[in-house]
Amino acid sequence: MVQKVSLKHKKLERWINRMCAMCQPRKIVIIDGGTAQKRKLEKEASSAGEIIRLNQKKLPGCFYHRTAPNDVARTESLTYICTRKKHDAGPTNNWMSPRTAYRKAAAIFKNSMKNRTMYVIPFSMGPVGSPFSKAGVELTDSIYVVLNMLIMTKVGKEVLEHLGTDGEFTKCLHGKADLDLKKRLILHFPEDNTIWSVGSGYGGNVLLGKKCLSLRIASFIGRKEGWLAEHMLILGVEKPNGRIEYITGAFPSACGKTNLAMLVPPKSLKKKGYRIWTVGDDIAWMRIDSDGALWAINPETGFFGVLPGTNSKTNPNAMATMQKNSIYTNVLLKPDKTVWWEDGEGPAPPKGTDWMGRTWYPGLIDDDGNIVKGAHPNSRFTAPISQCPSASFRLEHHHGVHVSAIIFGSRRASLTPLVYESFNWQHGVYLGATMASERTAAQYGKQGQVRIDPMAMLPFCGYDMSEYFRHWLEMGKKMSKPPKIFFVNWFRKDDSGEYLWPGYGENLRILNWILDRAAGSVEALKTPIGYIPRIADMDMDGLDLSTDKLGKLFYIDRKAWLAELKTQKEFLKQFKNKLPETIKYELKAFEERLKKT
Ligand code: OXD
Ligand code: MN
Repeated sequence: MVQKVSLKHKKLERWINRMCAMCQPRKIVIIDGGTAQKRKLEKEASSAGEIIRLNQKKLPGCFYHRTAPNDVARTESLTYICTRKKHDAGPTNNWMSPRTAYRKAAAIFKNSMKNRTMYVIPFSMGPVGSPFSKAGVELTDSIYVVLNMLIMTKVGKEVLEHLGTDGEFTKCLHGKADLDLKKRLILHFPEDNTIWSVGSGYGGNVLLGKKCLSLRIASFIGRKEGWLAEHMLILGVEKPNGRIEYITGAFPSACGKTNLAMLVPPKSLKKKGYRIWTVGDDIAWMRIDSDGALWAINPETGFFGVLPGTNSKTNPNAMATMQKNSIYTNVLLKPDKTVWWEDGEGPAPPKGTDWMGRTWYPGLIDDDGNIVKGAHPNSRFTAPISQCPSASFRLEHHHGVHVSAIIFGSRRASLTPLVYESFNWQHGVYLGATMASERTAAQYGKQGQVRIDPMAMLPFCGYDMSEYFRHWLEMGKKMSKPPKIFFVNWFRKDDSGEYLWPGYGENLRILNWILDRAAGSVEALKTPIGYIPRIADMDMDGLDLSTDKLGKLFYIDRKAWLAELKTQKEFLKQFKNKLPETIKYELKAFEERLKKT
């Protein structure tokens, strides 16, 4: 006999009971957000082997988890937007009709929780009760999901209280089922405000408040309600005069978004009084306020960051953040119950247990003669933002932060200068719509291959992307004080393959110029692609960079840009006559500027 819940919110009660009738859990537990229940769950999951308690002296409150070997990343090919009409999902999304999707997934969910507990997680993306926020309820049979959601979102009683008897919420259902790739589906029903995810235990597929709600569903809602749900970091730059200005930035995976969000100023700038405040590293919800400007909140309360490559040089703030109350997924487990990953802190231990649970030692070679990694390239940490040394005191602010500038960024070994500024909002939207990045080893596909990923939202836009461009253009018209839009590329190389720009903390010099431009306090040079800095306006104090390198960083190769234009046109063709005229106009205008000598 399946247990039933009784709640004052009758719609919520009926939905939970319906999902229970389908999944048949042995027990239902409502997550209250309190410490006592969390401790109990940690104990239970440790006893069951779902998580491993790490060395509590060295990593207090930290746990370790391994996902199934076939379940280590978001599965874009199994991720669907299920609108009634196919064209509403657009040409860049996988589509399934809601009827087929519910039927297929229901067959997998059926009886899948037979000997399991169903956890009910009421959560809020954004401060509870803020007009910016959205509530959700996730049902899941995974304690790992519960423990991650407790870090990533605001969970518990206060959310239920806030929902009252009839508050709107996103219905999120997750089940591990058999963790079988052939029976995995990540389904979004934006018209029903519903998400169903089955057959996976990996973060991006199962922490349904994150990519699924805060990007795919929220972008759909944002278009209807007139705001933007973006794959963007949010950071504040404190100037020596104490004034803090905020920037949001979209970068595809593997472009150092988390590092940038937690940037540590180089010594010379720190001495002058510069400081960075982290508001978010992955998602920004942005609205136009009564002042005619754009304001942003980070709907999350935690980081779910990639570990390989993270160390106290590349990201000291992330390292400090994850020393307690954090979850490590798919890294190497050391004999003293601490953790290690490639390009992390210190040398590899002489021995450990790898992310698949096998004995590992440095230099281990597989049957094909390849080096075996101790940690999966997409291994992750989940940690509370509040533990980040650079965490902003504005995190809880109901109205978020005022956005002075928006950055689009990508990884390009050539072509794209270190930084340039769009001529205006609509030109900025065109830059975002055509941004292209090189794939890295951490992504599927051929390394070095360029993929166009508009606003870094290609895998996350919950509706037709041509409508998404139109929505961005409309947003610009509605603002009396829109933020300025910039493009950055930290990854340009010289002919010998060396990076031209040192990156990391030094990127603050570029943010600084961006804010100076946003404030209108410096002039710039007009080029066919946009405005580029006058070198004298960039604070290069303490950085020894040759004029030759600076020249190369800002070199504009018209021929290469004309070739790029072809790739952009090819990409935009798929939107057919739905592509906004303004984007077509910007393409044409760009081509003309490039052809003019
Ligand atoms: C992420 C991603 O995990 O963008 O944040 O892939
Ligand atoms: Mn992301």
